[in-house]
Amino acid sequence: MKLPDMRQRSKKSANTQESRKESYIQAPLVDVPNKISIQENNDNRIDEPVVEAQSAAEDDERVDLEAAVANPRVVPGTKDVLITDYVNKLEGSILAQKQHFHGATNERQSAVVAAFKHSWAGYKKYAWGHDNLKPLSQSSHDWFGLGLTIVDSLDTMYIMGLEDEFSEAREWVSNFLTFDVNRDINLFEVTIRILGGLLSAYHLSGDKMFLSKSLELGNRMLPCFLSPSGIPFSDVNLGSMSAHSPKWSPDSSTSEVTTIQLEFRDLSRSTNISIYEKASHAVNKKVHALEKPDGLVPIFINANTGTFRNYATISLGARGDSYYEYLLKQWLQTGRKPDDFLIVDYMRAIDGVLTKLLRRTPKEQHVYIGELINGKDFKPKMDHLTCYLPGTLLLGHKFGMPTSHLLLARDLLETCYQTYMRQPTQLAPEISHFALTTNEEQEIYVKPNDAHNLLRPEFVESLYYFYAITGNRTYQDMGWNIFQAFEKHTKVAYGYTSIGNVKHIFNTRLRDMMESFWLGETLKYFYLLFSDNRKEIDLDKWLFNSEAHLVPFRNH
Ligand code: DMJ
Repeated sequence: MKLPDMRQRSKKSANTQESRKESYIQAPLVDVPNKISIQENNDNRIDEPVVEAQSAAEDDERVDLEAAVANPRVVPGTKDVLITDYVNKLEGSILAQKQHFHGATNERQSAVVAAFKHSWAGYKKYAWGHDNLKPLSQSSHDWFGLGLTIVDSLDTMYIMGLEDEFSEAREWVSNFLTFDVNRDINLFEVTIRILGGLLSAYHLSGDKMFLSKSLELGNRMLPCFLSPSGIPFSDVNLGSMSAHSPKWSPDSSTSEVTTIQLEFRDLSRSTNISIYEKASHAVNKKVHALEKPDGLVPIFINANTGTFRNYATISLGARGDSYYEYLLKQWLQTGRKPDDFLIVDYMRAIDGVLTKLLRRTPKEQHVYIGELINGKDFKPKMDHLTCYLPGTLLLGHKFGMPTSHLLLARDLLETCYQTYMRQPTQLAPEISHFALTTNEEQEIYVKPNDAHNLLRPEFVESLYYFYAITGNRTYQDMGWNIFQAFEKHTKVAYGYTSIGNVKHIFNTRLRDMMESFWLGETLKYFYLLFSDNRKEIDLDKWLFNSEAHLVPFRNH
């Protein structure tokens, strides 16, 4: 596969743009099979079991869930088998194999490691054991009270070969990470960051302590699934083990309830305890059964009724994004079965993106993904969050998705790059807006309230996939430009900070917050992007979850 040099493509001739447009139209849209053969051991197969059988199974699952939440320190389905005893007795092929990494091998990777160490030093000095570092005020912030930055950083340190830092973090997790915290946490955030971080640390290091911690956390999050519909409540108190909708709304976010399955399935398959996979896969089934015009989902769903909110926005940005990501990644995780409803839903959804959400700016023909406000009114705005999509599309294409996905991936990657390069800071804003008519002065512009940059990873993530899959080093150069912009505008004495304004190099408005995903995701993807070995992580064996934590492919 040969991709063009993106740096030279900002103002291509109308001819080229026309032929690109053509290629979308000519590319085959998804061919959804009418009759699909059933394979054994495929719980995601399209021809669902009959409804009565399903509800009987649901009743049983609910009883199991209720029993499981009675004591989070014991193994579900047992009265008194302690998690640590159970995990210590696990043996054989189910166990993780220790992985080996050699550390930085070139200057760019060394610069990323230095950025990581600088961030870590500030966090250690002023925020150790707290969720986030506030690097300007030299203080800390707690969101969940779970030492978020430590857990989110574990596998990054492991991959970078930072053995001492990994060991001190491991000791903190072993001795001080406790989930008996009387505080509401968000199911999605804690799943992708903490559960994902612990599982990834387990898979890379082979250290069973991380698996025991994962199991207790998994148990404490199970109350979320005891909603009337099985669509999980968004929030749970890990101490009292009671779950509920967010305080501000009766609804959960669609992307949140559909971005927990990789981790819960991995927990089940790493332990042979099926309850986590069952509860989270039930959510897949429910969402699959709902009507989704053009395969696209409204961004809110009600945990009591199990239905989408009427007239909710459709977006591949906030609250919608990773629904699409996890359709593909779950299919990859479970052995790429052809009759899996998850991949059929993914292909339908990308067709829906192509036909309903994709637009080009009128003069320069930048491709972007807009939103449907109230589910119908097109709005030409794209969150930076959507810049994960080029990477995910390319990953899908590597595993057989159609050419239309590849073409969209390439064009969208370029637009995302422009959202960085057009700013004086060369850092992207949180949200970009696009011209609809030729009368508008700028083709890509930023509104004052959207001009912040939170050190987010999505575009670097996509660059990583493009480099890892194609081997084209152009993507490394693009990433290096952005890394240098982060160095210049977000590095402070005791870490790196979010900024309030990417539009002015002398007025960036430092925000005093170092998000955990800076260490967990952004720096990890930079490090892997700059690797001399593009297969440092083998994408035929490993998946990155939505927070860049690694889970292995599972065929059983
Ligand atoms: C991360 O927590 C994850 O990447 C999530 O999927 C989206 N938001 C942040 C990073 O931007």
